[in-house]
Amino acid sequence: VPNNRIVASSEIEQSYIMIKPDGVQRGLVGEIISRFEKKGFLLKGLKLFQCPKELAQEHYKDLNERPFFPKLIEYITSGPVVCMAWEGAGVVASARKLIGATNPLQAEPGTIRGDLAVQTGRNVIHGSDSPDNGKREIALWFKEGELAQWESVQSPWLIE
Ligand code: IDP
Ligand code: MG
Repeated sequence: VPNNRIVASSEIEQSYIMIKPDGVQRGLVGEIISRFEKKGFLLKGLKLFQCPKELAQEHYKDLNERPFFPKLIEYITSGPVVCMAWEGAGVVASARKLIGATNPLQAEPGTIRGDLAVQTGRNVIHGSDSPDNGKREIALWFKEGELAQWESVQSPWLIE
């Protein structure tokens, strides 16, 4: 498999990336997907989805004691989100860098939040914070059979 010639399969990770309702409403879907495509990661899953309240609560369960939790759940369920699974060696940490800091005013220019948002409560995108959470979140948001098994023709031009 070209993608695995040098990069060991044990290094291949998946990150759950989600464009939040504000990103969809503001017409940023193409721009955001484009940044991950151009970087060179592999898109394994993609859907537009209206998130039920229970799923939002499960996804953000670690934050359920924070004062902003009810508003966070309201925000994430306020309109459709774009759910994505992106694959590649180092994709989890790299995606966090592409996304930028949680508070968009502190996010570096050039990052998605740094370029496209102004407030933590409307920060347009989610990205898994560890490979384990990448697995957990993809299993939570995608059903069996929703991820595609494919190799990009670009892979020999991305990985030596
Ligand atoms: P992350 O999305 O950068 O990983 P987390 O600390 O995991 O940031 O928080 C998850 C999400 O919860 C944030 O992206 C943001 O939408 C929301 N959030 C976090 N802190 C606040 C806050 O202080 N006010 C409002 N929303 C917040
Ligand atoms: Mg987080």
